[in-house]
Amino acid sequence: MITSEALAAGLARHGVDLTFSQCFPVRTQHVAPKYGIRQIGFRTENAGGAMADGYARVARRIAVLAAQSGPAATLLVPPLAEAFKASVPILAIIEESAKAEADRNAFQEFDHFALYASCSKWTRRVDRPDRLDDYLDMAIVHATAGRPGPVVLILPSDFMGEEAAISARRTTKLGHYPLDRLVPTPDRIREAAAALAAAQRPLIVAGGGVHSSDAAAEVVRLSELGAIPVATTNMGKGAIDERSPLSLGVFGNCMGHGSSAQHLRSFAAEADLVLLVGTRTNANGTANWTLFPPETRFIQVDIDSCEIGRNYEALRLAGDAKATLAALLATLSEKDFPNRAASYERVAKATAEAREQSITILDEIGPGRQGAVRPEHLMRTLDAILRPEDIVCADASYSTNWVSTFLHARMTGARFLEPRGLAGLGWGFPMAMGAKLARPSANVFALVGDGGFAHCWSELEAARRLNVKVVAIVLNNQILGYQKHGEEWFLHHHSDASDLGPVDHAAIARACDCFGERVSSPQEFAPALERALKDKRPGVIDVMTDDEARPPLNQYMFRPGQAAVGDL
Ligand SMILES: Cc1ncc(C[n+]2csc(CCOP(=O)(O)OP(=O)(O)O)c2C)c(N)n1
Ligand SMILES: [Mg+2]
Repeated sequence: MITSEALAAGLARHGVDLTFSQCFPVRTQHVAPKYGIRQIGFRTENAGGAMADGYARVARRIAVLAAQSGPAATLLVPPLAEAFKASVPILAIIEESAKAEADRNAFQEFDHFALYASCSKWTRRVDRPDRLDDYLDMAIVHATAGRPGPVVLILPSDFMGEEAAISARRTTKLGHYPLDRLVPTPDRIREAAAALAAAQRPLIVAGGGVHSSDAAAEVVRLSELGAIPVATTNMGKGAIDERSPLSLGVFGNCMGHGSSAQHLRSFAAEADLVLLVGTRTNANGTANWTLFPPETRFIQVDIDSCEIGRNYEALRLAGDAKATLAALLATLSEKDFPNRAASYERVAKATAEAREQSITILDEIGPGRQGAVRPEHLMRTLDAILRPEDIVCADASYSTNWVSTFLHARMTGARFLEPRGLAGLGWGFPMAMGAKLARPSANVFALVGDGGFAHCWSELEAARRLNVKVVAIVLNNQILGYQKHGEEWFLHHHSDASDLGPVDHAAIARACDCFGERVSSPQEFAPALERALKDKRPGVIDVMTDDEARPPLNQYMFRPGQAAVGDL
């Protein structure tokens, strides 16, 4: 057996049943179907990387992404950078020029080590056929162990034709994560449990690490045990059913006018102890580090011990979120929380009132008018048909904020995917394709701006060809909204580039033999959504939205000039 086939056999051993690839590594793809591995042939490597990302987030399995050397390899940088920052395990395989031609300016030869230095946890070139299995296992372990992330294996084209020696020693399946569920020492757990029980106004903040660890059930059990309110970050959205009386919604950069979180901010300001679970405490998740007063104490659970204490000094619980919370739960019981009933009542009353206030504001905003549909109306309509297991993927820009603020998780562990690693435009649609491949039973939606969708609308052809049924809702405001509004807000001026020309996205969809409809007035949206879902093909609903609509970002709560331009 040659190394190309040994690679397919090795991937199959790890449970890999699809790869995101446009033909590469060539001879591996030729034999992959024999090993039960389907090739997801994207149109661009950028988008293929975003598909891999969405797949890995939902499946909690490693995603395998492959590309040719040089120009194709360079297009993997943006998705790997997103995965690096968002802690998503992706194995990127680069088939590069022959080792016999190394450093001779071979066709498309490039320094891939330097290329991936900033966005890969681990990069190796393999050139000994007897070590292929060793390197494959090492690569997968580096991607899935500890804080998950992308890794790169570089395989020279002549190496791919060499005779391989398959290692009989290697039989383990490593393609899922978390790979190891590490826990802090018992004394740390006892110390944290005692602090939680003694706190007068504790708060849990659940980040994306809760989903990576499959720890949502444990978050909810702890919350219910102590009547502790739960706020999530954007990436942690869905850690708790957002209809629960103990759910505060998404805290961070979008707690302005219209959000229910706006009225619940005091739970952060007044908390005497905050349990941070799987969150980077980044700018978006902490409203630029303004949520908590200096005297707040923290306990921080994170698989990456270097994250603990980055922005807030904390009692350190370095470990897997699920296993660590389970250890805390094993130490605590209801009677450890003397104020439980009173706390529950206080939180439930506040969350019920905040939700009512948000609805009142949404009613005031209304559905919009002909040619200027309000995104809030679209969110309410979509929210009404979402089933608990359905998935919504948001593009960067306002789409992320509309999803975080106005859609509601309907189960513990519900998924809303947002490219919050780097917040790059274009990810929403291909990420949704990856999510659908990971969870075929779900209805999967992509909410995208017209600017962002243009980065990846070529993947409509791939979605149709590969029969990946997702529905894209395009917020067609004909502007780079966040950019233009931000410039106007802070600088009272905008540059020409943020006014876009008219584009008929429904026609683009139909040109790819997908479902495509234009919606111009609010009442057209619900029936169009119904038709899009009924149609067996992937679909696009191109909605002409109000170019004045802004999500409730914190920055719009300040008067212009008060916030820094850096907040853009
Ligand atoms: C790849 C990339 N390029 C540029 C940006 C900067 N940026 C952030 S939001 C935005 C405007 C996006 O417009 P659109 O997708 O139409 O969404 P809208 O805000 O109008 O809803 C831009 C250009 C980015 N985040 N990512
Ligand atoms: Mg736009």
